[in-house]
Amino acid sequence: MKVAVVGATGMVGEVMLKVLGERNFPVSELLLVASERSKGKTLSFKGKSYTVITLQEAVAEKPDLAIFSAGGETSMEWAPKFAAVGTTVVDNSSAWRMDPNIKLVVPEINAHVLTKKDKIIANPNCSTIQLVLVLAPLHKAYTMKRVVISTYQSVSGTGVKAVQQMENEVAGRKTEMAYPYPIHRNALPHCDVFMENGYTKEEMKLAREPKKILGDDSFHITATAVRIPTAGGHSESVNVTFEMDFTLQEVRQLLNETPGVIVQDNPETNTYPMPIYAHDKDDVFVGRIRRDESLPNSLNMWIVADNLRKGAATNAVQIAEYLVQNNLV
Ligand code: A2P
Ligand code: 11C
Repeated sequence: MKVAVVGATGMVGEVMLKVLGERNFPVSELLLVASERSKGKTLSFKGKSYTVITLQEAVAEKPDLAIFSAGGETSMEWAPKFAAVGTTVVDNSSAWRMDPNIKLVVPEINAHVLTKKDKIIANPNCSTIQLVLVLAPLHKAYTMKRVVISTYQSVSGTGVKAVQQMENEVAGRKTEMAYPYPIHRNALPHCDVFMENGYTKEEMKLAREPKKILGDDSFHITATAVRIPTAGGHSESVNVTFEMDFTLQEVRQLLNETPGVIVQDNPETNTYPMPIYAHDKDDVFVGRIRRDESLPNSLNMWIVADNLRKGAATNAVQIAEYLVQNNLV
């Protein structure tokens, strides 16, 4: 595979290279792509040095596969240009996710929708991926009626500038601001931009993307997204009401059997998922599984994952692996 990584110098790009290497993705030729600012920089992959090139140069190389993580505007403009030269694009931005002609994929759930004709494939938002991976088997078993999510999202989801803001604030240094307020010792009910309906874009991604991935819009879903001063790993408090009743034992068993999900749930030993332990892992961790005693057929859970891994790079590489394994690229 001739593979281009677009946004290779960014936070997700760096993890993307790590994951491609770890999983031994079949790379015969690698193109590392970033903005004009980074042209000529060197990055390494599997101990070999590569020079960063521009988008224009990369398109001319007609790679088989391009994994994009360079922001929505870059994807909107450049993904079609790669597709036009025959490249299959796996795009990690929000640009194409809700386009009715573009598939939105979490491989464990809906990779089967992919065909050879899909030249641009969307990778869902990080907080969506960890959520749907846990919801999918429960929806299948008990049919969801309503989901309420509150997120606790790490600064790494915003990018390098936000990580630097937090580090500078912790060290008491003067800082450039990625957020409108300090993040150290704070919690901002504000992830991504505000929209006309008073929700943030992140909250609307959480409300819309799960329906598309699960191929079902019969359930209600609402979210509040909050940025907290953690370095890596998003956490979510999730409340679900189902049509059918369940037992907690059955729920734990179903989740235990779900590929990519690990149950960490034992109040007696203070066992529950936390971002510091999810860091650098590809799995989604779920715990604090308990009945919502205020309503019939209702459940509370706490879901944590590394937002740069399963939330971004790992999921994108898994899509690429599925394409290769099924001869779709
Ligand atoms: P660059 O490092 O040259 O700015 P992050 O989200 O961590 O800030 O990373 C964003 C990634 O997207 C970086 O690799 C960045 O490259 C890349 N990028 C941003 N804007 C463009 C653009 N207009 N064209 C190509 N790559 C871009
Ligand atoms: C965050 N979810 O943590 C975002 C980061 O739509 O892909 C990724 C933004 C996106 O703020």
